[in-house]
Amino acid sequence: MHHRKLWTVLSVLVMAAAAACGGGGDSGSDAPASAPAAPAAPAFDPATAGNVSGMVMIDGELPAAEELMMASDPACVEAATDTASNTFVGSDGHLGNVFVYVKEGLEGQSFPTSTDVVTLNQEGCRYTPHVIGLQVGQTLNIVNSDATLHNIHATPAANEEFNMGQPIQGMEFERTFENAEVMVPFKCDVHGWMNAYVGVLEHPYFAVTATDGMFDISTLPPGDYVVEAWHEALGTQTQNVTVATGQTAEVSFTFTAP
Ligand SMILES: [Cu+2]
Repeated sequence: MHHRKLWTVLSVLVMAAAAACGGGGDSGSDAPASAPAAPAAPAFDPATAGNVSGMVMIDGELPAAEELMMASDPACVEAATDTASNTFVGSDGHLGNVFVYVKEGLEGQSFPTSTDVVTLNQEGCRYTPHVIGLQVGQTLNIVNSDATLHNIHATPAANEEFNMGQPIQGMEFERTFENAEVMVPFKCDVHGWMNAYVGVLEHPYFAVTATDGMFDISTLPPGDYVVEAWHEALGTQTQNVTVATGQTAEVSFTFTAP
């Protein structure tokens, strides 16, 4: 108790000193910037925009989804509604959970950061969605919907690593990423089978394929681009795409089954 009081007094003194020095009492050095600035004007006239759409296929047999073994946590066994791995999802030769994005061609242009909050949910002891796209500075809200402890361990290469526990159902916290990175891996150190991938880009031109393998990337400035498709087990592929005003460029990718 005594220590706590002393600590409070010291904190007040430090804050007063900071305020006196013009520091404004802002002691949260690594707090995320709140209230993003008003969106900048688009870097191009949307009336000139074009689109890219297409599909991702798999050549050969889609590997059978691995069964996730959750027996180490009875709460997971109880909560799980689906125990099939999300690594290989798709149907009829179409591949899901592929991150498709503009890799080259937008350098030097700036785009407003989306104010949409993207949710990464831990539900039934798995991450939903399994693959996510985000812009630099866009808010990712991480939620624990399970009545068990999860810890969210992001292991980026170009951003700051974090590792936070969420012991109680309903807990949530928000994170943003400062640098573009494809992809940021997420894992749970409690449940070894839980993983997710977050692609972080400077611009909003990305998509994640659903099980039908389809993707749409819309309202792009006209230009020549390199589009990449990323899959967690099958690697990456790129294609050159030219986008013209009012047109939708079709592009498809085919990965070879392992
Ligand atoms: Cu977990």
